[in-house]
Amino acid sequence: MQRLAPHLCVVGHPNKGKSSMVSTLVEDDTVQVGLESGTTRQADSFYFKWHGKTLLQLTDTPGFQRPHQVLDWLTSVAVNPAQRPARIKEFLAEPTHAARFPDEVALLTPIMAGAGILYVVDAAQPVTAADEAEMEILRWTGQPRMAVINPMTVGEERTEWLGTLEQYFQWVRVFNPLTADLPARLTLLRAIGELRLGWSDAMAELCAGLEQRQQQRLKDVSIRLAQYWCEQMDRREPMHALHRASGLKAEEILRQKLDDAERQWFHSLLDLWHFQSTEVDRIADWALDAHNLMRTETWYLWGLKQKDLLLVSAAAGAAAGLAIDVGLGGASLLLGAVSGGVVGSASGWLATKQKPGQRWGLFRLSQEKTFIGPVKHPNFPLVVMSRALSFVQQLWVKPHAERSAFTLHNTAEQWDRSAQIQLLKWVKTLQNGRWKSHHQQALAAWIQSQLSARLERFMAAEKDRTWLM
Ligand SMILES: Nc1nc2c(ncn2[C@@H]2O[C@H](COP(=O)(O)OP(=O)(O)O)[C@@H](O)[C@H]2O)c(=O)[nH]1
Ligand SMILES: [Mg+2]
Repeated sequence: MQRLAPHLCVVGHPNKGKSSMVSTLVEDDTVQVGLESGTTRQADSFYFKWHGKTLLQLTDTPGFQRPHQVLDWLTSVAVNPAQRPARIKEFLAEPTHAARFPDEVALLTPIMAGAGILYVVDAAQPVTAADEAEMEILRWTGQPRMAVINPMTVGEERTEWLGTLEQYFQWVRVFNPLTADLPARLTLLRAIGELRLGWSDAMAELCAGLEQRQQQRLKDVSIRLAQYWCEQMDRREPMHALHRASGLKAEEILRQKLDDAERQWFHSLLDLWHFQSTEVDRIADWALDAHNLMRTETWYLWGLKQKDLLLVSAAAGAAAGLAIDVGLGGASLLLGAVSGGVVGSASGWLATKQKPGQRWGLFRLSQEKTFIGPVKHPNFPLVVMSRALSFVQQLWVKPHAERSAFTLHNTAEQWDRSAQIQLLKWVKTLQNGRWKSHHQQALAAWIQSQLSARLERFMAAEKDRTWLM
């Protein structure tokens, strides 16, 4: 049996989520969704490529415009069932039809060239005569057909739709492209593989690849996050060079470096997940207004409000206790915050002197240098980690059709105390130059367990929400 990549045409009324299906199934957020209905477009093909091989092709179509007239034309002469596909080919061959029925010609052409059919309905309205005409035309093509109910709204008409769809389609499935998680996508992809002899191998390969990728991504992203977090925790800039290079204040430059590093890290993951056009709303994209910039409580704490300053712990007393547990050298800083006064200027506690012979990155210092950074505020490690984890969690569960921006959440204050203490201890080790590879591994393992737990919780909640037929 020849191994083939399934090719399906996605057909249905405007605004029923056809393009959304395509976007989620092929993991491409450049597929245009929400286009004005009635806009005639060409049928566009999208491909799911795996290690350079196409394993699935989906053709997004504008949908039927004049199904009654087409069916009338098809039935205007008597044809027996075996001749129906040939009759559709005659319809396509009729020279005037490209102008009279552009949408129908656009969608029937790839189908008659061998594509299967994915018919999308939302089942919210009763079945109309036009719907039946469409389904009848699709049946005449003789091509493998699957109907997918996109449960966009809760309607009363599902039973009627189900009974009708089952007469015209070999398979009827429910799939919501805006919420579909990996198990839901795998189920649909496997069903597609069963539609035609020769398709199942490609779908089995794709599904196995996707499952394996999920495991690999969890490991990779944990290692990357550990690396990124360590870099942020230890980020420092030599003061003199900075002053010469620009008129900017040293704190401002450090802030920008931290901010750029976060942005770059997020974008590197967006690339890995093939998100090309979905935005990240980083909230604390600092307004470059010098007055606000210099208020430690606005930039240091990455957008936290003053009342949230002590996010490491809900109560001021507990925060002080935490600082003692960790043995933070900068406890006086934290205690300053506890007693109500937030440090007025960053420079007092950001500047660190390093002696000749000490290492800075790859270089050994030849003379004493003053650095800005690393940030020693005890909230900082938790906020950086929390933002990154919240971003990864969203990345993990967002289907490509779901185009709302990624938003960052800070949940560090809800973490258990031992996790907070562990992170702060790691930072201390890192900033004191005692960081070893076993610390790095322990950090990556901690991140992986955090991510797994979050994802499991999310999947369990998603299962409860899924509408099962
Ligand atoms: N609430 C909700 N909206 C959806 C769902 N599927 C698609 N949409 C939205 O409906 C609009 C039309 O979707 P689109 O995929 O472009 O439909 P098409 O015209 O059939 O290609 C877009 O704004 C989608 O975000 C769904 O399951 N639930
Ligand atoms: Mg569309």
